[in-house]
Amino acid sequence: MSVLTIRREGDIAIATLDNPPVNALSLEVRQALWDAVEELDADPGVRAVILACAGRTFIAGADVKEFGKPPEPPHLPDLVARIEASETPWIAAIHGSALGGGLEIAMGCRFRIAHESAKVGLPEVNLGIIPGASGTVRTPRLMGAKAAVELVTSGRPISAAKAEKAGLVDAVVAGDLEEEALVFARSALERPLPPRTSERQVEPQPDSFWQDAAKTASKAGHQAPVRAVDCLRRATEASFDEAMAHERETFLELRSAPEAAALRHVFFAERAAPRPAHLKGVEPSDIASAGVVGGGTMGAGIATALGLAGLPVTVMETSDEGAERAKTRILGNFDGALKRGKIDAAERERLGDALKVTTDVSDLSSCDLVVEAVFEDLEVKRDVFARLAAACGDRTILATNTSYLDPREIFAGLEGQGRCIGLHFFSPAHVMKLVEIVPLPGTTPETEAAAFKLCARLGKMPVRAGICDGFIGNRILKRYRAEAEALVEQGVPIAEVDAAMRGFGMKMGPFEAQDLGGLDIAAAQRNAAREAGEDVPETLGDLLVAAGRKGQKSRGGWYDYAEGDRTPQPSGKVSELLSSRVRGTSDLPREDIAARLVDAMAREGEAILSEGIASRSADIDLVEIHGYGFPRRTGGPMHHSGRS
Ligand code: T1G
Repeated sequence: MSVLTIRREGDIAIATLDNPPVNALSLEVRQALWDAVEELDADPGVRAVILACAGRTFIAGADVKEFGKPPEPPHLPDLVARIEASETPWIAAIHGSALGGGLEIAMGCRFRIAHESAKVGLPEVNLGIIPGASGTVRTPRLMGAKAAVELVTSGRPISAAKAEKAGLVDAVVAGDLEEEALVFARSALERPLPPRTSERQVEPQPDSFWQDAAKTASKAGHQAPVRAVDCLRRATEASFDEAMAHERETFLELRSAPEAAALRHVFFAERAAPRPAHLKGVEPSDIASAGVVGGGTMGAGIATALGLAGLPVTVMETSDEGAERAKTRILGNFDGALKRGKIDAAERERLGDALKVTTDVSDLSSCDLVVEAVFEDLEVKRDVFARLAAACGDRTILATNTSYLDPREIFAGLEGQGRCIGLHFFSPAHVMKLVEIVPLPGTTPETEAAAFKLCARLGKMPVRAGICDGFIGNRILKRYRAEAEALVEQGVPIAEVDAAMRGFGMKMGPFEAQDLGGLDIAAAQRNAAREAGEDVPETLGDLLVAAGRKGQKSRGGWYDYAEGDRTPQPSGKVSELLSSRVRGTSDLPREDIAARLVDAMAREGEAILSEGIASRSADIDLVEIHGYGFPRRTGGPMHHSGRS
């Protein structure tokens, strides 16, 4: 069956593209569109062509799967130009999303009409590239330089209404898109045709405008947005053809660069992780209400995330004062969401009214899911679940948010193991995207599927993890920190290690990050392991904690901190404390420091993979990117070190 069918409504042709799942512009689609333009141009009975799409969306862009291969004709820029050059006006009828090459095709059409629910955008920068088929050249001609810079450099799609206001689409319609497109076409044919997009004038901008745009674009931390600004500037200052040539050259250069390969890897990883193959066809247990036990920072964050996703939430604490404190924290988080424009005032009010706090476990009895987020102590957690199991029905999913304890021990002896699972959120839980889903040996597929479905509802990135000390993320973190300490022992200054990792693209280096989070929690875990008879060597961090240096909260950790100042200052005291362990000095270049740390993470990742703790190396990359601030443009530690 062809990917393009053409039917007639009088003198108007409707060309419908059908290339599931998202009508991507594969070679076959480009060829079919080219042939259609030729055929319809040659047909004197056709006065206008409506380009529509079957399925969930208009064209979502170039086919990302073809990106590793050499481009084959008809090339997309030529196809867009061919549609535009057609004597018969083409009308793009957009539903779902017109993204990347999809929007470029639409901009080649003489008119664009969109369903009110549609979105349009140029997400190429998210893939480490720029629009490659006139996106940077035609957008400023339709919506002006300012709006075009925002659209192209952010990669964020805009609503149909916003696109209409900006001049990017000509009409927004409700109801049946094809019928509306026919009405639009008939009325458009009664008036003189507007100029083709390439024939439109664009107003040049002053130098300062472009400098500001480049500065803002550079904040993304990778080169594509900055290069896009350069192309947009060219589009407003040079001829159309010159600007097109410059865009194409930039596009091809970026497309074959390692950054684009890394971002493509992340793109596919992010689409695969939420849908593990072993859960295909499994009907998830329903989650329509939730409870959280423990209203500290973590529990409050989880409750906030559940609330923002529209689930009624009840939070349980041990005392009335604790419950009130939890409520204040969660309401504060909702206020933050309001301030950042994530919710409106009415929604904020509704969330505040819907939030329940309690000290009575029976108030959780009717919840479909209860997440435990209490102190990391096995007995405390076991007690919580014993009480929950007694209070809740046997269909309530019981989840632990433990970071380091073994979920099998937490749930040991409990009736109904099938509904028990680990859901490891990252702090702050209403902000961080990662959730490690940790099934137990007895967890049913329905429970596991429910956890994945819940993550989709919360807008989280779920990654399945097996049971081991620290699961995927914290196990790698431990290895990373150990390697960072090994470098210090070798004589590399603490500040050099941090600077090296910042230079690599992390927001913070390993030592300053520990100072922010506190050194004492990990030290306490090591002590507990030692008390349990494990052979845990003394770390440099242990030496600091023993000297009362717990991080920023004690105004000293790996660094010193002046009163009221979070700027890390290298510490003579720390040098003294660690002097017996530091052997000599080292002037290892920063690139080598970063390479050694990333390699240590990737080697731990390899062990995790070989033990089956992670199902795919790409999952490990997602954990690092979404849970630990590993730079996305590198593709994650596994991809970066050639292990995926
Ligand atoms: N190419 C190939 N496959 C794609 C694809 C694409 N562009 N977009 C999505 N898929 C697959 C995806 O892997 C998944 O596959 C399925 O479609 C459903 O996706 C020259 C350079 C359109 C909003 O970046 O934003 O145009 O797992 O789970 O939530 O300038 O997909 O089912 O096998 O995300 O309904 C620019 C990216 C390309 C669009 C739909 N375009 N896609 O969301 O489904 S560059 C993009 C999306 C470009 C030109 C250039 C979303 C969506 P599978 P999904 P969804």
